[in-house]
Amino acid sequence: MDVRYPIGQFQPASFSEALRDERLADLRFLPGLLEQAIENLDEAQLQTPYRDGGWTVAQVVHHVSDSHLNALSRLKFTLTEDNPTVMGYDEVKWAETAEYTLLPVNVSLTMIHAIHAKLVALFSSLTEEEWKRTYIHSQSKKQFDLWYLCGLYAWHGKHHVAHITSLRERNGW
Ligand code: NI
Repeated sequence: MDVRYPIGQFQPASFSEALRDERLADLRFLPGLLEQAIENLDEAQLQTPYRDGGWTVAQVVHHVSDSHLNALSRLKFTLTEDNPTVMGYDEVKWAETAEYTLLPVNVSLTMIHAIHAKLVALFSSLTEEEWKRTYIHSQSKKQFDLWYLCGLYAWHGKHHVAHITSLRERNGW
């Protein structure tokens, strides 16, 4: 198994109502699963990289908050503008900004709960036509639709939870 991709890479798939419901459930459960994944970890464990040379558990949690904040922003731009260009960001540099070490992971967890409540409410409200609304990513210049965005972030949350749960399994924590 590739420790960087414990659940594999994101696989885009065609729209179906069953898959939509599955992805909405993934988004709904993510904050609780992430909370469970770090339950009872002490400070030294939170500061342990999930793999050699990788982010610490704390950085992973802060990263999910930053990343999904961007997802919410992309969703709202795409719903309110015609094919907007959305900003990519340097996740490696973001993970080295000051608040990642100044603030406890609980601050990011609280944000993730709120962001996901909004993601789930918004994605659940989309009509068939709205799922097809598109945006351009500023870095790749590629066009994506909201169905892709939903799938990507449903996968992304589980991907990072698995980084933490697989670290705990490997270390017997
Ligand atoms: Ni990520």
